[in-house]
Amino acid sequence: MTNHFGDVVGHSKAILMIGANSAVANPIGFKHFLQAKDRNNAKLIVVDPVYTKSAAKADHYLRIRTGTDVAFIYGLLHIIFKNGWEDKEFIDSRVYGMDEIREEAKKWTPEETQNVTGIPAEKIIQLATLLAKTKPTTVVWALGITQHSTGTSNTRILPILQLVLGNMGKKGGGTNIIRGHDNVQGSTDMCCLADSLSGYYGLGEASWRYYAKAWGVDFDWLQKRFHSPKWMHEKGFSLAKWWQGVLQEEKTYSSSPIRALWVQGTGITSMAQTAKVQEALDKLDLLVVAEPFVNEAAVITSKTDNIYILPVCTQFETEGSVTATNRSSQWRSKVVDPLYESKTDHDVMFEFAKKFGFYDEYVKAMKMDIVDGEPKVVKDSFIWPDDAANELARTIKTIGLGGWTAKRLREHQENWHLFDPLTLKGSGKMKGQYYGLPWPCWDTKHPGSPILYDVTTPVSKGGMGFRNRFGLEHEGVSQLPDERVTVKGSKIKGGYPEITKDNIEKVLGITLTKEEKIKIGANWKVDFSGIIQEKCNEAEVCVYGNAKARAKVWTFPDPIPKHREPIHSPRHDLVQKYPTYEDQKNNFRVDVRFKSEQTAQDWSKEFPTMLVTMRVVNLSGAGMLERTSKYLSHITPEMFANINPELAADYGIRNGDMMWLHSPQGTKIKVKAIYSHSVTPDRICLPYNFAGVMQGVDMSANYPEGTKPYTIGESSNTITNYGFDIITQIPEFNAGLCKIERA
Ligand SMILES: Nc1nc2c(c(=O)[nH]1)N[C@H]1C(S)=C(S)[C@@H](COP(=O)(O)OP(=O)(O)OC[C@H]3O[C@@H](n4cnc5c(=O)[nH]c(N)nc54)[C@H](O)[C@@H]3O)O[C@H]1N2
Ligand SMILES: Nc1nc2c(c(=O)[nH]1)N[C@H]1C(S)=C(S)[C@@H](COP(=O)(O)OP(=O)(O)OC[C@H]3O[C@@H](n4cnc5c(=O)[nH]c(N)nc54)[C@H](O)[C@@H]3O)O[C@H]1N2
Ligand SMILES: [Mo]
Repeated sequence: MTNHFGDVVGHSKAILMIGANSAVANPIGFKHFLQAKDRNNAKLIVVDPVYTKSAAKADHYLRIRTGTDVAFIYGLLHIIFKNGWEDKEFIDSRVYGMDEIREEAKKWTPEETQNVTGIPAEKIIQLATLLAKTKPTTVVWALGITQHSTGTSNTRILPILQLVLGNMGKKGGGTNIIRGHDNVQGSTDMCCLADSLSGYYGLGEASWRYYAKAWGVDFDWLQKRFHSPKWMHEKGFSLAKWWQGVLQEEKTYSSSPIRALWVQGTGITSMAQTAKVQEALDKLDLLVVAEPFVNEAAVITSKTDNIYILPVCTQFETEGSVTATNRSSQWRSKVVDPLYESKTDHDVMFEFAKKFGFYDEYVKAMKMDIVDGEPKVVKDSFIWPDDAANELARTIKTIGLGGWTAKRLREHQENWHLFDPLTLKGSGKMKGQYYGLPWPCWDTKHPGSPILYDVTTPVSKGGMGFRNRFGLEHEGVSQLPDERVTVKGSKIKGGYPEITKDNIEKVLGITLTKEEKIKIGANWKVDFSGIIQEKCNEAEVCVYGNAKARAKVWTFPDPIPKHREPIHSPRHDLVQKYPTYEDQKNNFRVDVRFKSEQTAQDWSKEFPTMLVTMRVVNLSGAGMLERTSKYLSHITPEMFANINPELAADYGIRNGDMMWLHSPQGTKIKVKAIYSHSVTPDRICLPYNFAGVMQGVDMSANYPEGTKPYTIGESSNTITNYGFDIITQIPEFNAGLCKIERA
């Protein structure tokens, strides 16, 4: 989120909610949107292929065909540009590459947009008018946007809309992406990712050397942990396609097949291609599951030996910080000690490190601090979790965790009552700080940054320009803004580059002492000495620079977002005009099919019904947690699909009948048909929170005695279609096709 929930309540005049169903998935978050309606008469606009519970509360509901959001936003931009409703000053002063967006938008007349998205032209015109006249608008999204082969383009076109409207860096505006689990933001920040180190440091040698220093270990020692040096710099397999590393049925870019799998904190059926996942589990030499429940990884396989289930305690039995969707940290206290023989997640990891002989190196950084500008061991033992939090504060500079010391985070938790929920501002002893110190929180004096890219606020109070990440110019055009974009109170008028050892004297107009020159790091991201931060503070300058936002990403397959039909498109007639990407080589160590899959046949002939997946309020994720609760299970006693009675009638299916759903990859699931008018007759909608039945086969016998949940069922991911985002490799959960058969 660039802003936060309270800010929406306080300031938004319109909320464009696209590809999210917060009424179900984030009921507390959604309450804020309802409050904005009450307080500000904010208009709620919901854009979704399904008439959801959120749509039921909307002022405007637009039913979109899945996978066509880029086209839809261009349709809005077409009208905005045509009428001159764009924020010209904002674009001119703060954005790079908008001309190409403007050109692309010309193609998306209301008629063409209607043809592609299924949204009536007059509704598109009505919404464009509303957005142009209603400021500020915030844009809110979640999985309906990200889980597509074009997910990356989707997530780029929405900020571009906000840049065009001049809604960025403003109260009540911004792009507020609602993260999923309570600590999803934290887990990506901490690197539960296969393509970066913690804090999004890259996999290049400089990053590894920085971390080696921060952890007090030799770079060579780190390198020796890898099969050969080159693997240190290669992306790993992604969660979406690890199974291909086991099966190796298609080419992979790995030194050897995967033979062991360690599952800690992810439900195995939450990823697409569950039938492949099952095959891969069967083929493993070793499977370890470390979590509070019997993860269905251990159940959907017919493997009978070398499966270990380690009992991990819940988050109520441990302590530490988590990061909320708005970048605020929150300290959590332990409620009870770990029950029975269960261990905390970190204790399991510590035991692991001991067994594999790297425990000392693993925990060393928690005993370190900065002495004379260098990380040094300063004590013999560490205190969990405080020293872990302090290590992160000391090391992760890229997103500005410098101010997140355990002491400060604890203080925020202990003084909740002193923070205002609408502005996050503290009072009394917390005066001058924002709740949870939303990152970037540059150092231990910084208050946190509640609204990103706000140049009307000094850096020391949470303001900043856009980040300078992509060089100083592109094709001869400067990436830095002129004096119109001066961050309030800054010594430097207009834009400036990110601060490095080489440019600091020139940019800040200062002279470093000899001693400072010896101590200072190569750039702000790796400067243990803190000198760059300190000098920037004095000049009210943001260490990461003050640049233009770029609408054009010249390193991506689509430098500007383009509409591309889903891989399994219900509109084969549009595939030629809006084809998907070329097949991709070696992304996260595997080849990925795009065009070859899309054009293999006219999928819509054999698989005429669109398939959307959704959440239900009483179940979460792969569902193991809640399906073991008697009362929560009672609400959804079995796996089902929402189907329009008209579509059901075509197949002679009555409300409550069982039906088979078949996918293009030849898999099938058997589910109960529940009549619903929330879906039109061209699509069906499935919850994704069931597991334990695979293609009609009940796996009940595989649950260890006494652990079978109250409800089990087919996983929708057995039939969600093949397809992955071109950059992130997130599966295409939300734009697929299926065939219905009465069971
Ligand atoms: N078809 C379809 N598939 C989807 C989605 C969709 O919309 N449609 N959504 C996707 C999204 S956004 C997500 S985030 C994923 C979610 O999918 P998962 O990440 O698989 O989500 P959960 O089922 O919540 O998995 C968490 C697992 O961790 C266990 N657990 C809980 N607490 C702890 C703990 O403290 N320690 C440990 N070690 N384990 C714990 C739980 O018992 C559970 O088995 O699913 C994805 N899959
Ligand atoms: N009860 C409950 N709450 C949860 C979870 C849970 O499993 N259960 N999971 C948590 C997690 S991990 C996450 S990430 C969040 C997810 O939160 P949400 O994304 O809000 O949850 P979904 O129900 O997946 O909603 C996605 C919506 O996008 C729509 N959609 C699908 N395809 C498209 C498309 O192409 N374009 C558009 N515009 N819309 C589309 C779907 O119809 C659906 O209504 O929820 C979190 N909260
Ligand atoms: Mo999620």
